[in-house]
Amino acid sequence: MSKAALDHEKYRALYRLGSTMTFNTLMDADRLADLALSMLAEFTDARRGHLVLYDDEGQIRHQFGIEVGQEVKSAPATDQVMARLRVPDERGGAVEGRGGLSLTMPLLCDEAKVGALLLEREGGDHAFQAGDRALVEACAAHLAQSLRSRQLYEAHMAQRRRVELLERVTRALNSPNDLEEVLNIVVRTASETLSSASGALILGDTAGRLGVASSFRLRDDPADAGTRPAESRIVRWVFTEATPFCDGERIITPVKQVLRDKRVFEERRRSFHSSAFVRTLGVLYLEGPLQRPQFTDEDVMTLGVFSDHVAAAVANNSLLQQASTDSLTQLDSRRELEARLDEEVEFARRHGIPLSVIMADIDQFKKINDGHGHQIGDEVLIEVGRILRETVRKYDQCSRYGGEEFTVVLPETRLSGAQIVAENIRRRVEGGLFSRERIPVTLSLGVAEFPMHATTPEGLLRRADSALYEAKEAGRNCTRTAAPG
Ligand code: GH3
Ligand code: MG
Ligand code: MG
Repeated sequence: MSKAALDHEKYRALYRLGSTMTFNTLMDADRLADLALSMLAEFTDARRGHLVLYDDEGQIRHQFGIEVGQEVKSAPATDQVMARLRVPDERGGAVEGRGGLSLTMPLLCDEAKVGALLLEREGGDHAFQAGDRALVEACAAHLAQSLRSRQLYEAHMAQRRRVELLERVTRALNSPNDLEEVLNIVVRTASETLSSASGALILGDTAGRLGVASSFRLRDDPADAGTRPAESRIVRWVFTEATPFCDGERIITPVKQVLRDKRVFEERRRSFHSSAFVRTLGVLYLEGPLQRPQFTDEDVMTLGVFSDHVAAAVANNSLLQQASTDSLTQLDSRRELEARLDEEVEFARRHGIPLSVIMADIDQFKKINDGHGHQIGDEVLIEVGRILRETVRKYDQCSRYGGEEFTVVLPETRLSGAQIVAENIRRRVEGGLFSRERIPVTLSLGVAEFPMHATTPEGLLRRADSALYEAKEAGRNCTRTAAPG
């Protein structure tokens, strides 16, 4: 073939390659690299070709090599190859090495170096010529553009897949399925989205014991997938610290329920700021990344989104809500009070700060019921509950302790402060007329402080209750504080 005919062939091939690469985003990086390197090696008589691709941080995320004339075409990158692939950032064109026997070419896309290409001949071969360089440069421009398109396409598809799966979860959450079914869907979808071999949802009971609520395993495994993670120390750590964990092999994210605002003590500045009151319900656990070496930080974030869905599903579950809210007054239930008080006492103990509890009881409530009927009595309870909530700070907790008795937990509040709050409540109730029958109502209240009066949640409630009894003894419609000690 004449030289002109050969050149013509080369450029036709280059054109074909360019259009194939540019328009076919379905071709993955390996196929693009193979196509480009094979063609370049053929037209420049190179023995080896190599290509690396960088991620946004300049780290190598992909590499591919070919050995011409070998049965197994792919060639691993040796240290020498890697050294030759390193080209100065500012160089746009091909760089020669080894006395003209190697050509290195950066792959540039919008000024950014997205990778590099290396062609090599053996010692004894002719050095690369200017024509070879021109061909490599032209091909590199096409290749960089195609790889970039492919990368964007992959990122887009991954994103789309995640959005679709999240939509599935959201749909499941909004359909009237039972909780167990929703949790199964969430765990399964999280495992699928992040391509993990197995996943589990581990929930804590009120005593803090962890148990698997739902588990999912992609491959059949005779070993029980579920029970192991619940016993793991790292799972316990994530649960107690409410902090995600990832070691590449596993991701564990806390399932946190946001209950309401509360004040948070900041140790460093010894001051408070308002923050969401969060309770850790359990953890979401994935292990065994598939189709890639490790889980990434982005995966941790994605699993965090699933954890939030679990938290929402659990929080919206009517059974749980029934247990935590008093259906008449919409204040927290006694069970919720006990859970919250445990947490608050523990928090106050850890940070050496006070905490107070108020117990309030409607005076002569029996008479209201007897005189106006139970329904009117219920209206009174609702309205008294509303006054409680309106009088305290938003991070204080109001609950219906039972019957016509209420409790308020006041974090970081001394006895003197709690006494003022109790008196505010008492005066507002005293000043109002309740229910559609406009009945006057009064309250008796008892106040106790941690750690002055008691150092346990039960002790604190007992001391506040005794103080309340004293208020009743003293003639009702008044506040009493627990006796010192
Ligand atoms: P004291 O001033 O000593 O507290 O007198 P009291 O009448 O308020 O106390 P007592 O404990 O004798 O009566 C409480 C009453 O509250 C009795 C009970 O029927 C009524 N009660 C408890 N729960 C409810 C409720 O959900 N709705 C209504 N309407 N009444 C309730
Ligand atoms: Mg009572
Ligand atoms: Mg009463």
